[in-house]
Amino acid sequence: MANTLGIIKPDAVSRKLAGNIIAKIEKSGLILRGMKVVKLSKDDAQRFYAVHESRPFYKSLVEFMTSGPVVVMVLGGHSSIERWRELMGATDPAKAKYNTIRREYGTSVEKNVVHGSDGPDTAKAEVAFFFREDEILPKGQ
Ligand code: FUP
Repeated sequence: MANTLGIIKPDAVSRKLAGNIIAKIEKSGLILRGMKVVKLSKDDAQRFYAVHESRPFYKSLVEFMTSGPVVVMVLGGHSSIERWRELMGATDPAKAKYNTIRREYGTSVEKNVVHGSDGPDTAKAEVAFFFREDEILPKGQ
């Protein structure tokens, strides 16, 4: 019953899609255990995506992720990591399955609307990147 981190990226927030995306999360049965609106600093975005530091898209990705506010969410429930990845769809919206968030709203590999942790270790680290323990609803509530 591990939690995972979800981000509604700047492209989605600026297009006023946050409500639609949260509605899909609620309908899917994933549980919202924490949520806030933040604007990432350059340092935040660089640290959050440090694993991609040497990739050609890193600089552009950091610029994009700092271009406007994002919604960060702690998502819980059974198999939350896998279920949130499934609901998001593949990284490239053009390759994502129908009825996924990226397929429906994504416009490019970079502007792909949402982020989700890719495994238990990253989920733990990414949730802790944005949320203190006392900002996360405990399990069972
Ligand atoms: P994902 O786990 O699906 O978010 O995908 P990755 O961890 O591979 O990539 C993280 C982010 O880097 C993507 F959401 C968008 C960006 N990216 C690009 O901009 N170009 C690429 O070729 C690959 C990833």
